[in-house]
Amino acid sequence: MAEKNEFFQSQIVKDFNQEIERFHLGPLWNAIPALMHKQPTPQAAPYLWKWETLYQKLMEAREIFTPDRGGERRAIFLQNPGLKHREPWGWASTTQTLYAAVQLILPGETAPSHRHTQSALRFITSGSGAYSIVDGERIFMEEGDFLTTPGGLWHGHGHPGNEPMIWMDCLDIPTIFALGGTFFESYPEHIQQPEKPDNYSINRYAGGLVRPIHDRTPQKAPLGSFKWPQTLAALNGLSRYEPDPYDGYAVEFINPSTGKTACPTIASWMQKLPAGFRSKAHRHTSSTIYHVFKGEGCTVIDGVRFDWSKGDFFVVPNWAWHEHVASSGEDAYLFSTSDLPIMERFDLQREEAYPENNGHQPVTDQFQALLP
Ligand code: 1HN
Repeated sequence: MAEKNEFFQSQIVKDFNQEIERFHLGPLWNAIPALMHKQPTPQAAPYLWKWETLYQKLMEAREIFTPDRGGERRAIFLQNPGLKHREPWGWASTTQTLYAAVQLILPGETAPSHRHTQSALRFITSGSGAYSIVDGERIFMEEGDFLTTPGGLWHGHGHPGNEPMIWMDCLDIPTIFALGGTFFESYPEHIQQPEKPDNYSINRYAGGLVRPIHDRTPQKAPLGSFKWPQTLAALNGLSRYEPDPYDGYAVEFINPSTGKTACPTIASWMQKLPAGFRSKAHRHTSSTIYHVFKGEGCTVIDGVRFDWSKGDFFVVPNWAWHEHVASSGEDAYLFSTSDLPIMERFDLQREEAYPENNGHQPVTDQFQALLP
């Protein structure tokens, strides 16, 4: 072994490595350890953004940017500090595969229609009265609703209501960027006009419970929005039974015409951690972005405790040990998005239970979140 290391440090090898570099060639004998890890080495850091910070920055952005003036959405994205190596905006990536943002729209504003190859989804964190117009259908949004806009569909937003609205956007931007599949197109007019009745898909699909008899062929987004009262009813039904040891009570949003994830490349879940619930730790190759919809608690990620409360966002990178705890006072509800469908399609999804200490990690540190 010593001999081998000595050989790779020798002048003749060093000279040769340098010589081929001029021709844009690389020495595999040096690169193998960096390329081939025994197991995933996440580039994304475990991280948490406090709602106070996000809210304050959106309020400052409100004074500076208007979609009508700049022609763009008033969205601020969550840049993972571990993924900043493409300056100045990094990879616009919250995890290695996904992008998340918070977006503010004010009464009277519109965000222009456009379409892109990236898939998008929205989770409504506060307010009501605005709509997304997706593929000609105006979908009105309320707190706790989940909306899906798979790649290729025209979409814009408008706000005829009377209170500010904030939602979470999640897109597969880093994945599509890495794959070289980015296409973007503005709608020929400012915003698409309705071509269907308002909330058409919600009404026709009973929120995803059934499908109309002539809609039997798989469709991209037969149902544009999943309403909060139905999601809550589903969680209440699950809550009559034993919780999952890792996720408490969790449901996944699905496309009612295929039974697959509502967004082809992004899995989205709503999960309830009953007051006082403590999960066991596990890890998996898919990475997750969480939004705290209600309640408070903490998540231990690779031994570091991340305290969270309503409105916060946090990231569990791929292959990171994690376990959740809900505070004793009230049930906690976490909305989350993950790249599980991407990992499954590449046959990369793996999961492991934390093997020691009855499934709990020793807590060695506490994350200090940045406040405004
Ligand atoms: C987009 O279309 C929206 O439709 C939000 O609201 C964020 C980030 C990058 C590219 C497209 C939206 C986006 C986006």
